[in-house]
Order: sequence, then C-alpha cells, then structure tokens
Amino acid sequence: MLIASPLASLPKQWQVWIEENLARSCEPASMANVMIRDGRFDPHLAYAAIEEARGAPVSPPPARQALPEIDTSANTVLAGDRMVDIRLSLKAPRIVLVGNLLADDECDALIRYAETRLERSPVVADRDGSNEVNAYRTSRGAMMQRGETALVARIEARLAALVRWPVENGEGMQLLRYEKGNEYRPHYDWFDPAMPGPRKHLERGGQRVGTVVIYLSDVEQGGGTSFPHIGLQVQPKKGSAVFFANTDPFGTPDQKTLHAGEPVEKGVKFIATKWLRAGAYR
Ligand SMILES: O=C(O)CCC(=O)C(=O)O
Repeated sequence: MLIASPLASLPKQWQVWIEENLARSCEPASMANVMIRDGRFDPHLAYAAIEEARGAPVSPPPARQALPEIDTSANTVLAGDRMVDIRLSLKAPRIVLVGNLLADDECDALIRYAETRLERSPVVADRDGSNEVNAYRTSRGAMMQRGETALVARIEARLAALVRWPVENGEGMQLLRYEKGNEYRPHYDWFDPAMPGPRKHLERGGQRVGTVVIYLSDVEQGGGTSFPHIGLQVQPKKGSAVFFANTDPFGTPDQKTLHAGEPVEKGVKFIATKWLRAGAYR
C-alpha cells in the first residue's frame, strides 16, 4: 500500500532521529540499516521515509562485508599455535570471551617489555584526529609496531587465526598499565565518519571493525571491562581476552559496543589492546 507520507507515519522520535542524522551528514544507507536492523521497520518504509526527509533517493545499501569472527561452535578452538577456551559468546553485539589465549610467561614477557617505555595513553581528538591526552583515558601504555618482537609476532599470528582476520589489518598492539584509579571511560573504538578528526583515521585501513582486549594480569578489585548498554562486565583474568565486533556486517558502527575500562580499585591491571581494521593497515 502506498503511504502518502512515509516520514509522518513513523513514531515522532524516529522522525526527529532522521532529521538530526541527516543534518549531521550521516550516510542515508547506514541510517536505513539502523532502522531495518532487528526487524524494527520494514526496509521499504525506512528507505521511503529517509528519501522523503532528504528530498532525494537513497543509494543502495553497501554490500555485506566480512568481519573478524571467532568460531564458537565448540568449547575449545585452535588459534594457530594454541588451543583456547570459548567461555562466553554473545551474538548481538558480537562479543566472545576467550580463556587461555596467552600463557602466563607470555603475559609476563609483554609486561616486562612494556614497563620500560610507558607513556600516558592518548585518545583521538574529534576536531583534527591528533593524539590528545585527557581525563577520559588515564592509563599509561606502550604502542608497539606490528611484529616488533618475535613474541609480539607470534601473538599477532595467533590472534589472526583466532578471529580469522589478516595480520596486515591489525594496528600495532597497545600494552596498557592501569594503576589505582586509572580508567578508560565509556567510549567506542569505531571512528565516527561524521567527525572530522576520526574521519581522517578512516583513510588508513578503514573502519576499526573489531577489538581484542587481552588481560595480561589479574586485578584484585575493579578494572573490569564493562559494556553499559548491555549490562555486561568482564573481569580481568590473566591470559584471557574479550573480542568484540565494532560494526554490523554492512559496516555500520554498532552503538551497543560502548565500553569502558572501569577504574582499578586495588592492584595493577595490564592489558594488550588490538584494534582490527576493515582493510590493510600500513
Ligand atoms: O581497559 C579496558 O578494560 C578496556 C580497554 C579499551 O576499552 C580499549 O583499549 O579500547
């Protein structure tokens, strides 16, 4: 049936959402994806409403893309040179908790290597994409080159096998130390194409489609990785890791991946963060 005004037929908050996102120059096809996801709106209605609001057709949605993904069909899975444990698997957002990813001596060696070169961890500035130090992220860390040491190369190959994603698409690992009170407040790892600073980072390797946070230490109290939109908290356990996909299969950033490194209350937390790009990162 033909609706006279598809836009007006939507709930008011979705009309406002469309107007606001168009005003922010969001990609119309990505907007349609958000509306269609989880069967919220009929695809024809979503497209027609956006077309009406912008006064122009919406180009077809981007093709489905491959994403990093872990095989969670069994309790243990071979990750290159090591059998690892699948401890928790969530479909949407895609989150997998992996146990036994690193041996204790591998964690200790990474910590020893990082300890000599720690600097305050930066975030990407929205205005120009530069590295900025602010109160949102108070850990200190060491940025590694890909393959910087034989151990790093071995772990990168293991991760690539685990998430079935090329080593070349990975950013260099970040080794991070959080002392009492240090935290990484709620944030997204994906780059927002609507912001000039993050948009620049998309030019090199594309979107950050996945994240792996590896726990190199236990933490006595606090320091969990939390996902506030879905009420999930992962407690650090030496050698384990949490993987999550930052976008849906069409490349649309997943708002549910908002996450935080909770303040450490007692002890010291060490992690290795690996960000995975859509394309080769050089
Ligand atoms: O510290 C954590 O648990 C999370 C780290 C994190 O969010 C990141 O490195 O993007």
